[in-house]
Amino acid sequence: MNAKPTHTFTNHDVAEHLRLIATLKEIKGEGRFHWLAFRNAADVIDNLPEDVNDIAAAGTLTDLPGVGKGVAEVIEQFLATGDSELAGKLRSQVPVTLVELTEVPGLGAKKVARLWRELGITTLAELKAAAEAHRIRELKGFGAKTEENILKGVALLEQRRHARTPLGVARPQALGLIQALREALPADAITAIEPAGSLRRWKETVGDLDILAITPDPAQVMAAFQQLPQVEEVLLGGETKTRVRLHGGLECDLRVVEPRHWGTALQYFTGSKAHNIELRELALKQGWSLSEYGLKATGKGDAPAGEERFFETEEALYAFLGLDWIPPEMRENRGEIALAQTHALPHLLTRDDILGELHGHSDWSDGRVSIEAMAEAAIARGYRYWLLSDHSVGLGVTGGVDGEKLAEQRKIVDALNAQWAREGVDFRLLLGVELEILADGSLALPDDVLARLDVVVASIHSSLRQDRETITERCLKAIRNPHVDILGHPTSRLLGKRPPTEIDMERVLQACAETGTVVEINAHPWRLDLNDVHARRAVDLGCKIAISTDAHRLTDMDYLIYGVGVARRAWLTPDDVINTRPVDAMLALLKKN
Ligand code: DGT
Ligand code: CA
Ligand code: CA
Ligand code: ZN
Repeated sequence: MNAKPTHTFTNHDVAEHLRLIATLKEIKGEGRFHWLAFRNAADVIDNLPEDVNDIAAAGTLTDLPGVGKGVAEVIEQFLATGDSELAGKLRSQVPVTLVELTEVPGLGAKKVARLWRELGITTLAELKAAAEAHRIRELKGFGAKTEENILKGVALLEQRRHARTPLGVARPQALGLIQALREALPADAITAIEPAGSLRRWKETVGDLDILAITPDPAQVMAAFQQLPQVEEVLLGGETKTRVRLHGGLECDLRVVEPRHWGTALQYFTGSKAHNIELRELALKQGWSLSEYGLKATGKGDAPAGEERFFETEEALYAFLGLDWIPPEMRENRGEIALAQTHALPHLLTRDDILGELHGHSDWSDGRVSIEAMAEAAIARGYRYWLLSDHSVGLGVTGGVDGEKLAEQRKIVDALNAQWAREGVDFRLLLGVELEILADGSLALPDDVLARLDVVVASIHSSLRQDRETITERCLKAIRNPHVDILGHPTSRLLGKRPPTEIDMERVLQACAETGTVVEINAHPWRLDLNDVHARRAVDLGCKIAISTDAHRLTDMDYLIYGVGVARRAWLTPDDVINTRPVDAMLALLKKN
């Protein structure tokens, strides 16, 4: 599959950078006109159907509404380097820590600017201390009530700072850091650099970033790392380990290791802790003590006590202990070590196994671009099929398609397919719907309309607070409908924003297995729904899985890797997933066929 290269910075990253500039300008006291332009441009970029990287490459940024020469220049610099001259200049004039203070409820840029100029407050800690010491109420226009609200707001922000970060936020940051570090240094300064930790295991949220590097000059690398624009504060600066906090609150460890220790270090810092402990036990049984550097003979095995073994690769370390190399996603001590011992590890699904997607939207509902543009993007990614599944009526907030609109979509889909067939393009656009499961479990479209569609994805978007029995029964009713092929994002959770519904997944998955209803792994990084544990359970119960990004815009298709990450953490093989098959074989697996 010729996957399009994924750009390091997304439209949203660009928008956030423009917002940072706007806020710094506002705090600095520049006129409304100066900062509003950046904030407006940020909204435009955030809502753009096209990838801003493509627009910048074509040199047409200034054609966008609200994007003038100044803003365009900032965007270009940001896409190339992860920062801009303007932001750098503003950071030298305004302490960047003030930006976070503007996120305290009730504190806008104007108030933050006064707290800074009149009381010298630049950090959350200083703000808290000043509020506790009742120094804030002395300022004109601030009162005791303001102090109280500030303390509440600070507590909220601190809580957010200690929360785990969704992988979809953390991964671009880690890759951005690595790219920025490479660019800040001469080409031969870094021999190897890899993210480790939970990020490398594709865990859905990460506590902190762990990056490992090999370099001939550790001091140079550590110095460059501390100076990266992404870094808010250096928490610990050592010769081989530096710990920093990034803007936004995520913390990152960078460790420098020797080449001969690389395999063991990468293994150790990839974890998980539970996997490492199990591996350590296994090594001990063979007479070796395992550390982050290598193996040392305990004297209880064949090798004389104190003898050391080092490994330049993880494969060599695992092999020395009698194991096949274990994919990081499996390293959770869920039985993977025993399988590696007997050479029985599953051949995990990879991104290239996915031949098409079975859940996506167009501007007929809440998608951003036309049916044709979405399909062309799917073709450009090397997909052989893509399911158009706009929201059905019944969702309220969006237009939503009904029987009539679906008939119109069918004509468009047929015409496009005929055109690609003439052009010899090996691609099939499928017509379906994302069908609303209504609050009482009835479906938003009648059976005769559903029967005319290629694939029906049914999902729940409303009445999410129903009790366990009600929402489970509601879902079971939909699953039992012979026209419902796929159950979309079964728990409706949004990571860090909305908890899963109370739905009884065991019963739901059993019903899916019994009826032949395929279960979705929604790959959107906010959803990842099914999660890894449920996906494993689904397959154990005999369900088939579909992995789709639920794309609402072209770049959403980049999110497929997160769904594949969930699948790999669930030990899924290509056979478990229906959209690894050519279109006819895939359709033949649906229950209606
Ligand atoms: P996170 O950051 O909470 O998402 O999870 P991890 O897995 O990235 O954990 P982290 O950052 O605390 O440590 C990175 C890896 O270092 C961890 O996966 C395994 C290894 N490690 C850390 N502490 C220990 C430990 O006490 N014993 C062992 N055996 N390994 C450890
Ligand atoms: Ca970590
Ligand atoms: Ca760590
Ligand atoms: Zn949906």
